[in-house]
Amino acid sequence: MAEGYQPTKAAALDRDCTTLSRHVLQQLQSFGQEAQDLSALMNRIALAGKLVARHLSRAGLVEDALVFTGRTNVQGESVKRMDIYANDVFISVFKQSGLVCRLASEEMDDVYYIPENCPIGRYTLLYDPIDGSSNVDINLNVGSIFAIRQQVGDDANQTGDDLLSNGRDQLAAGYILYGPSTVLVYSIGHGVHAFTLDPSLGEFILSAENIRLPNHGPNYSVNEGNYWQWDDSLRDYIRYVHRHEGYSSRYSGALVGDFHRILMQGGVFLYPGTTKQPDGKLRLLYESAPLAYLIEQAGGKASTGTQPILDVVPDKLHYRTPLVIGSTEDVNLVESFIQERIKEGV
Ligand code: AHM
Ligand code: MG
Repeated sequence: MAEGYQPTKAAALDRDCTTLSRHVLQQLQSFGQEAQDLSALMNRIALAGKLVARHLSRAGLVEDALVFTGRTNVQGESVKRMDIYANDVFISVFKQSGLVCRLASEEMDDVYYIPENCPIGRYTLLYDPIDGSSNVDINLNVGSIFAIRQQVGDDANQTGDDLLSNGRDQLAAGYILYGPSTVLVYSIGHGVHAFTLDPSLGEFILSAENIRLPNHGPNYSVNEGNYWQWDDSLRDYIRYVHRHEGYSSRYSGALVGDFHRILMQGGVFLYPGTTKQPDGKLRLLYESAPLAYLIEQAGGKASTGTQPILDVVPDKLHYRTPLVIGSTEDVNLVESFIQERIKEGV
């Protein structure tokens, strides 16, 4: 009898073949409508990531790609051409998708509606198109952060009010890190998974599944130049790590990169309030809440210092919160210094 065809060992092929859309369907163990939608949404986000990665890789060669536009965004920050390019890429990949009626981003004053999608598009994309954009000029890592929420109600008056809800309403969250390789990390509530862009295939391929961060890690990541502007509780914490063995300071100026290190190795990232910015710098809907969703899925913790980030309800789109995020024990330690000062009434 002739020998039947023997396919290549499944494990070897899976290593090269688990694409993002296939992974989403596997996670949900369904081919139902919501699974198909989430798979298609993730595919579009991946396409945006590939377009931004391609543009970034040639940014130094493209005239004017790196310069400021001369504009400031709604938060008074200088806007770079790369911020605008990436912002528009995310809008364009969702046009005619029938999936996303609304997008809200750090770079736009108000919610952006895609009218042709609105009768059927039941999802909203919240995103920071280029996080850490000051790193672009010097060829260091930057990222994009995203969250997907289900639209509640028809938003007929286009107020976007249903977006002012807590982070537990996120259906999916993740980021794309543009580093030596481009890595997409996501969760749809079934653990945290990383995909690496294989340039030869033009596909994100599964590279780490069910990532869990340690309960404690050596890294602390904070802009210590703001020390003079912090509350005493934060200064207490920093003095503590300076006086104990086993801590490493790591701060790249791009949250996505610093967060990725914490996710993979453990430790804590902090962006506390300062005297100039009492609520810190980071925006809840596009930065803190998506990363808080990921860290909880990976067994870690995210806090404002006194409250879980995922419980915070914003009163405006561009709402900011202080952020303490990472390994549970390390976040607990920061919180304990804050509680100590609260007890003392300082
Ligand atoms: P951005 O989204 O406008 O780039 O701002 C967010 C960034 C984070 O990536 C980073 O952690 C932080 O701002 C750096 O701010 P600072 O220079 O104050 O440390
Ligand atoms: Mg940004």
